[in-house]
Amino acid sequence: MFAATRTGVLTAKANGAYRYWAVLVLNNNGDTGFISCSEVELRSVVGGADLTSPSTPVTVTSGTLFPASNTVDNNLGTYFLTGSGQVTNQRFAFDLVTPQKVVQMGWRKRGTGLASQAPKDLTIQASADGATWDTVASFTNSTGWDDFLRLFTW
Ligand SMILES: [Ca+2]
Repeated sequence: MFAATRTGVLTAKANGAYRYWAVLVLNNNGDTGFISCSEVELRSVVGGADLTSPSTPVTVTSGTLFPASNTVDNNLGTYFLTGSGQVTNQRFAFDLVTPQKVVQMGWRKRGTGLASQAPKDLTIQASADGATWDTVASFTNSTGWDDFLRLFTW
């Protein structure tokens, strides 16, 4: 399944264990209003169990009407929506509480349709403190979103 093109060189962070992991969405697939997300999964092995759970603390750059926890509640009917017009450089950060290695991220877009609100270019980031972020991997041109979980592997 086409997902995206990984660009650049993986950093040393890609092999490290970090408490905080984030998806920095650089832009979406053309919607001028929002970036939306139904579910995010983080995995320590490709195809492994989801490290996030409904109790995983989530911090988002913007948006107040929708709880960020909607991205980890394992409910496909709930979603997070950025503030209106905030369609670039939006960070979705997940606190795994203990340092863990992550090698794969899954993103399920909001509902049916609405592919224009899904990420197009994104960066995976890691952090020890949730404040200072380092790039782990970058993906570009993630287009043609369907209603299934899209996987990004590094
Ligand atoms: Ca959800």
